[in-house]
Amino acid sequence: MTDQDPPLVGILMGSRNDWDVMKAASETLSELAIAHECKVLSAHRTPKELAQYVTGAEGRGIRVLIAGAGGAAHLAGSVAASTVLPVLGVPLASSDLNGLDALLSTAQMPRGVPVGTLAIGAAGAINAALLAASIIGVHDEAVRDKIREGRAAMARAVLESRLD
Ligand code: RP5
Repeated sequence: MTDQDPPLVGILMGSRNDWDVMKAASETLSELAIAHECKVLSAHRTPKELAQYVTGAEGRGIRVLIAGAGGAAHLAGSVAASTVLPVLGVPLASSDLNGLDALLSTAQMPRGVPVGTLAIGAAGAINAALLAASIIGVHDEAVRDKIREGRAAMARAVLESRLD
């Protein structure tokens, strides 16, 4: 992957304040050598710019969109409303409800416009990136091999655990 490679994954977040968690998705994609881009766009603060970005994404070669947001999180649903690309939602714990509000508003999409919803927070951000990689890996054996290597490394770490 070089900086010149066209991005295959778009990582969106509703606020700059979401970056501390959402950068885990970016780091995971970088480890898998999957070109991606990261942007702050808000469903309620920048709705026109969000729709413009999402409607142009497929034509620019983006294959999966990841959307992280907190509170009454509309971002992933708004993204899904404007594209048929797969949309993966990451609920963030940025409100007094610690992400439960974002989890429900991201997961409970009415039928017809799906959002694949991951766990709250960093685990969800990492898993969104891994799931995006699996989606891209359907047509890319090299990506599938990298995912397998990551799983093998996790297994080794468990088996080599020391309790002293
Ligand atoms: C959402 O509102 C963002 O995704 C963020 O998690 C939350 C709070 O945003 P800020 O007020 O911190 O910018 O739109």
